[in-house]
Amino acid sequence: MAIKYELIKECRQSGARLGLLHTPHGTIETPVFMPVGTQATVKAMTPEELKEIHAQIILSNTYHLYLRPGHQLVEKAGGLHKFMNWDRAILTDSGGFQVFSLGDLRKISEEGVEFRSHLDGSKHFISPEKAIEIENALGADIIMAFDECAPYPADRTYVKNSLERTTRWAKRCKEAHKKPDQQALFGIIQGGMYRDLREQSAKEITALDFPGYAVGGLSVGEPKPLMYEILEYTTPLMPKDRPRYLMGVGSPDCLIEGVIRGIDMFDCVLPTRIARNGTAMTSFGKVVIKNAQYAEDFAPLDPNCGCNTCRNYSKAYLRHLYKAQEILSARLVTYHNLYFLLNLMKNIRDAIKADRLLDYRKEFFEKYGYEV
Ligand code: PRF
Ligand code: ZN
Repeated sequence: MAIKYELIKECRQSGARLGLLHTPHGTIETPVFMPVGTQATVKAMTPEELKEIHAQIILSNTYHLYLRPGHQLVEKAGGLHKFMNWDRAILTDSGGFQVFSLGDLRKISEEGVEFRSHLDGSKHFISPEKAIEIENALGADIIMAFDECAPYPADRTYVKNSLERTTRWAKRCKEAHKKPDQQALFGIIQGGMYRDLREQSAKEITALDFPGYAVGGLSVGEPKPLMYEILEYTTPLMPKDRPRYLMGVGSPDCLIEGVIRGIDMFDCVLPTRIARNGTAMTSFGKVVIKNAQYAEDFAPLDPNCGCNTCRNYSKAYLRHLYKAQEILSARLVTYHNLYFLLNLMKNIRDAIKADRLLDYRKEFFEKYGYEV
């Protein structure tokens, strides 16, 4: 087995889990947030900077690296870790989600998905076997099964067919996986917004005995309370001795609510993407740096933040960099946003240790405000 999950304790107030995830590239304290490095780089951050802010694991994408520079090239370089100079853990998503996001550019069949490259329009075919071949070549510590993420909204019949195909694909992924002792293959639970279909998917996927499980198909446009409700009945169907990963979720409120409902791992482009649009996440909610109100505001983004950006630069300066379209703007705000989320996860872990995560949630939202 490539990884081992150790459940350290459950919060007496909330039931949230504190754990350790042992990987070939180090031990990860969970709950954890994984910054997204789609193209073998977390946009605007060097791996040295990621270490400075205590990133423990990053996510990268099969679909993008397959198209460019090609998985064989990454393999020639000695694998993704060596290629990008990151010696901590990596997880690769299977491309299922990215390919399905292409809309008109793709065609799904039992065999797999045919799609046109978003780069040059060239035709490609990814099957479960192909996705695993690419993920084996990239060499991440955790690799994801090739699944179908149903859109929202979608009717019951569509979602039922889609989750049943996802189960058949998960089996094929498991059979195609060449390096189970070096890379942990996670199964993905689908089922849309239907309780019985989530239950069916959880039962079928967990029966395949993966070293970890993800909840997919959420945060696709549904209201947040609906996502929380689905998590509430889905996580109890997942084995307690394996890590649980909620895919594509990373707003501060959803991280706290997800952990309270038994999730251990998260990823999202949100902190890095909004940083490049000049939006910072702070303990008092979002700060949109281009706003005129910051023109002469010489205080840091977040006075409660200990990051390099907040210790050294003012909102007025960051606003100037953003308005002048200087690349340092993206670098400094990305650094802050990731520091803020990784620090939030640390606070969550400390609150679980102290059996006070519900108190922590209340304190957090009183300052941060409520988001819909
Ligand atoms: N499947 C995969 N990747 C994903 C998702 C999914 O359902 C989501 C859903 N929010 C994000 N990333 N493979
Ligand atoms: Zn900061």
